Amino acid sequence: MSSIPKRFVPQDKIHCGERLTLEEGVRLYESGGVHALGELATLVRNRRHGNRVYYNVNRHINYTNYCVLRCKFCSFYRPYPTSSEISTCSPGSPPAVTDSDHRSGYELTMDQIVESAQQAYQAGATEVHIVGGLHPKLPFDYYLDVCRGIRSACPTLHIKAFTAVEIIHFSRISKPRRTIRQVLEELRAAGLDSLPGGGAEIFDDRVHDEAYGNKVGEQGWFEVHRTAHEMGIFSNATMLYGHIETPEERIRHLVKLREHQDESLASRRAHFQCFVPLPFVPQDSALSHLKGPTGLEDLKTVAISRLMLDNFEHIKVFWPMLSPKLAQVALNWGADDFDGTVVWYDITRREGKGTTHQELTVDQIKRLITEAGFHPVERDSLYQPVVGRCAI
Ligand code: V47
Repeated sequence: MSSIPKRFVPQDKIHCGERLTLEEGVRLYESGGVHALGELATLVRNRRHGNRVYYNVNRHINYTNYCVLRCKFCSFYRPYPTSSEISTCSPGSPPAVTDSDHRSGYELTMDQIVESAQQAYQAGATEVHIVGGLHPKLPFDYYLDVCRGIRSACPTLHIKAFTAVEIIHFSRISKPRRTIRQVLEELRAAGLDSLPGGGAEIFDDRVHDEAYGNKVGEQGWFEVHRTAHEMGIFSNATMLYGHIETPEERIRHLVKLREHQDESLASRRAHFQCFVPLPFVPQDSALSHLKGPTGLEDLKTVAISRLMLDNFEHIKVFWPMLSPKLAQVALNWGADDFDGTVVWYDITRREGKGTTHQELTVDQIKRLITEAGFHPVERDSLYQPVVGRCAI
């Protein structure tokens, strides 16, 4: 096996399954040995998963891009129209405003969301992943109705919905004002099953203040996930990397997630199921002058995540952001989960101003996984194998 010089990381620790320190994580980034990192991360992933790579049949639904925040890394949000702009919309239709690059603001009605979930369900999806901007006008009841509507139309479809940032927004807009626990309780009663991992970005005050200053910070993000885990609601965790953060800030982020996971595993009813490293896509954002991470930086980040997060069962690669081809390669850099069929994805579009239709069929996913040398396993949202599926 090619090796990383001893001064960068004690390989013996990885072979023995010992936890790496913050300093060792930072040195892994400095090592430059991308192939050796891949081999070490593969050793760790194979110990847990053998030659299995998981995927799911899912559909993403982004219900609105109107958002009260103005995060610099985000190209998805649109400002809510002013009252004079709204008056030009046809009665009964959601306000739509087209900006200078001709991407419209939109909000989906409850019926549109339920219809999309139903189509997915009928096509064999086991999960919907629902997130959106922080809409200034929609009431908390809208989100409850979305969950109730899907649950009644699709009784066994897993509803993975709302980032920690949205949950805090719901708590603030609810009347009378609900606590985070109350928001989660009501959403769960309406049908919510688990939380996605978005909105974490980088847990660091400097990066937060510079790139997403008005957004909920790490304290709020962890409070939501802690409460969810106490209540028995599973969730995921992400890191948005490759913008203004340093390698050390990335490793600190991973260590904070690892510490939270230790606590959840020891004393709470649920925990993080997977970690998803999200490569920054600069196009059309206020940080579009940045170049974003290269492919090698992506592979290193996947591998280092696998090596640092010794208490996370799964490392997921999200192919709409990485590209399907690099996501495939990343399976040999420590990833064991390919996410899913996705179908529609509005938050980033890798191919410039391309379409929001971003879909891989099950056959395409299986081919990518098999060709990388692994055995594809369809999973449900709680990582149980889906058995008895007819070909879709
Ligand atoms: O919260 C926004 C990030 C997240 C950009 O939990 C960007 O299974 C890159 O969280 N470039 C949404 N990233 C996606 C997300 C996710 C995706 C797949 C699976 C799971 C899961 C979660 O995307 C946002 C934000 O952190 N993001 N803009 C951008 N320009």
